[in-house]
Amino acid sequence: MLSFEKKYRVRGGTLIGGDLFDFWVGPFYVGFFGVMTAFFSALGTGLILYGASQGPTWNPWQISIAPPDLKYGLGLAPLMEGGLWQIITVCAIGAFVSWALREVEICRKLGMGYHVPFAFSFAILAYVTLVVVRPFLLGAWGHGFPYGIYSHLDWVSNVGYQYLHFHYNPAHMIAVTFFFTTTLALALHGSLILSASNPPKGEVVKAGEHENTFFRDTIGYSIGALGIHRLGLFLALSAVFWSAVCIVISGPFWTGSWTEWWSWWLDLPIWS
Ligand code: 07D
Ligand code: 07D
Ligand code: U10
Repeated sequence: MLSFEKKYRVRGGTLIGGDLFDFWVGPFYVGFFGVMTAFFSALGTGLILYGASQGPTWNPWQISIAPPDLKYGLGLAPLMEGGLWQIITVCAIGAFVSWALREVEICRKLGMGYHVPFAFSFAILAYVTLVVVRPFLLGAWGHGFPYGIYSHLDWVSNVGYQYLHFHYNPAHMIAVTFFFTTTLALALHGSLILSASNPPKGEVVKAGEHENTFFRDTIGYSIGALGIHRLGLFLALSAVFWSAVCIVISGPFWTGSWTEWWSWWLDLPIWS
């Protein structure tokens, strides 16, 4: 890889800073946004470690940096009462966005489409929905989730039960269905490619015609080589998009239980 990488390690394509930081360290492209990523992740990780040093435990599973109390609303909180969480959130967003922009610069250098940073931006959107958009709409940073391996699970469970039965959230249903469909699509695609292009010793490698024929024989239709990748990207991005929708409507747009939401069905005039 190092021999052909040389050919593609070209100058230019940067969004900011021109030639400054336009170099590689080992396999990694640096760039202005690489430096920004390193800066924000070092600062954010450092602050988490500082928070841990002030807390009750060094157990990595139990370390948790909590958001501010609801009483601080949308204001700044004292460092040890959620202020740390607020700065870490800024660092996290700074690091994720810089990472996406570094991907954009690499795409530009290589003359490729921006599909990968576009896809990553959906993950960033989901995170920002959880810690910025929804807390903002609810009027307090305290609605963000705590930064800890187990504590963030507690948050998901508590918020879920706050709406009685989160499975009844229609956008959650759509998101879950897209997640499941994504794994189905990847399993079909991964297994199909291996079955055709990685045959046992002595057998000939098969390609597109066999792949298409397999699915035409099985289900009467083949989506094709480019099509399955478009579908996969669509499914995965939809899963994350509907996740962001399902959490942003919980609270800001629906405050009751999600089971109750379905009473619109019973209330349809056709039943009376
Ligand atoms: C495999 C790519 C590699 C990434 C990894 C994650 C850290 C955090 C730092 C303790 C697929 C690296 C982890 C850097 C450690 C500190 C300070 C990606 C792969 C290996 N979660 N979540 C996990 C995050 C939320 C939920 C695991 C992040 C929401 C449930 C890991 C975020 C909700 C379960 C983790 C985030 C939620 C998990 C494995 C951000 C709804 C599990 C993740 C930034 C989305 C599972 C103990 C994985 C688990 C799990 C990280 C947000 C729900 C610790 C970074 C608030 C129900 N989450 N999560 O493989 O085992 O992702 O938890 O938004 O069951 Mg989570
Ligand atoms: C937010 C991660 C962003 C990550 C980024 C990158 C690093 C770097 C470095 C490795 C969105 C981070 C990178 C840190 C790492 C190195 C080097 C991804 C994010 C930017 N649910 N539920 C979802 C299911 C229940 C509840 C989504 C299933 C219960 C709440 C998904 C079930 C109750 C919330 C989902 C189930 C409940 C969710 C999560 C089953 C609890 C959310 C995926 C089978 C009692 C969350 C936006 C996601 C959401 C969410 C699935 C059950 C509550 C659709 C399959 C009934 C409160 N649930 N859930 O969003 O929508 O990924 O978040 O029972 O907030 Mg749910
Ligand atoms: C796909 C594909 C395909 C392929 C593929 C793939 C999709 C058909 C042709 C790719 C798929 C795979 C390889 C499969 C496996 C992948 C996954 C399961 C996804 C999950 C991935 C991981 C878990 C790996 C995550 C690893 C990461 C993110 C690398 C970590 C890197 C760093 C910490 C360095 C980041 C570099 C930066 C920020 C640039 C600038 C910085 C440096 C070079 C470092 C130098 C430092 C400084 C300048 C300053 C100092 C900075 C510090 C101290 C801060 C660092 C902070 C930290 C907290 C570490 O479809 O085709 O095949 O292959």
